[in-house]
Amino acid sequence: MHDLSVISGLFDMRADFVHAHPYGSGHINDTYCAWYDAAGQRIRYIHQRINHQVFANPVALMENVARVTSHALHLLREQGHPEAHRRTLTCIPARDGKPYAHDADGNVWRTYPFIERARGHDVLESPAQAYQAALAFGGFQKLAAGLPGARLHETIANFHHTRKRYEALMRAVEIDNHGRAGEVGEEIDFVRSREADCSILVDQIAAGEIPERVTHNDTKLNNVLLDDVTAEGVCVIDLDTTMPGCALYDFGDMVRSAVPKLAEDATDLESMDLRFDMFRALLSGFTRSADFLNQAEKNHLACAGKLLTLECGIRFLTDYINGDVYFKIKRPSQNIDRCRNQFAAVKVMENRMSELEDIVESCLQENKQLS
Ligand code: ADP
Ligand code: GN1
Ligand code: MG
Repeated sequence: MHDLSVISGLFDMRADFVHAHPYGSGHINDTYCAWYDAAGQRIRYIHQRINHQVFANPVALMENVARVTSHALHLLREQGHPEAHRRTLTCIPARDGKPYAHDADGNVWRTYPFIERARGHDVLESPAQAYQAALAFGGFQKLAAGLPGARLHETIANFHHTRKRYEALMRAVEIDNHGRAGEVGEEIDFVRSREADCSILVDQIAAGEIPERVTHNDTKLNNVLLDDVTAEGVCVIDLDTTMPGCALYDFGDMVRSAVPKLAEDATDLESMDLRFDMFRALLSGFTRSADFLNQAEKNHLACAGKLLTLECGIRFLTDYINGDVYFKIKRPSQNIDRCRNQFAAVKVMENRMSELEDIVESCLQENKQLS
């Protein structure tokens, strides 16, 4: 636990710090919700310590975030949106005007206004929520496509290069510095037998079939805040990996987090199944706002979820073998539980791929008729 009253002092808060507590269920950063007194009114902010083990250059990362959020605010204001400050993250400046601040221990912190009357969901309850979440993430891609200026920094190199994730796993198995590889032989074999899948998207990108776009790259469903009353996707958050990528990374990761019946680390894997109504809703929301997809992208909508779920499982497995150094865990076996869960979802997606393909086909047909 950090001393948040000290962190508060690094920013131009214009309100009095009252207290703070750890917040949310993100796996990477240290997130705190902090209450302030603003002339007698209680308001809250998010203070976040950027995990610099994961993000080697937090300052470059914040340059990306500041550019993307300023662009979003500019567009919302241009449209005269009545809730501009609720529809995008905005950086509260540090005392020196920068969108981040260093603490005495060398950590980099940022502060956002708390988006009220909305929340992120670890598990979605209804297709209406899935539709709204996907509409918001697709809209985010559309907004990012118009971002002026230079290419964004790659905050994590080769983040969704699944082939390189495969190779990183094989290196971890080779080194086996925690002596864990022996107990996860079945999972390692699961990945080995799917080696070819790891190159599908990267090969399409290298061949120029699938274009590079500015994408969010971490579209799990708790990274979009849905309105408490209307379920509308009000704000896309967690912009740390917003950088050059591919549209299918965002669609695939949404499918990974919303379509399997079980939460990401659930262990009752015999009941793993797919929620086809969620898949249909995601597809419909995403293709409505991300209305720029080319044919190669459309052709891979059905399998993107499987590929991103496989990749995420590989990353959990690698981290487990490496001794849990990347993803936060609350219990010793959590990363291997997450891995097994992802692989169970991959298996069901493989078995039911033709049904996913049929849904894609009918949704794309419907879109054509509507346009
Ligand atoms: P991580 O990279 O660790 O996942 P996030 O940026 O996703 O960190 O933040 C963690 C959680 O904090 C989110 O899932 C969300 O619940 C909450 N959160 C983050 N920013 C805000 C905000 N501006 N307003 C309200 N809640 C937020
Ligand atoms: C991490 O930051 P968070 O918790 O939203 C991870 C994603 C994974 C996800 C799995 C920067 O997301 O790539 O898909 O966990 N983020 C980073 O739950 O590695
Ligand atoms: Mg997050």
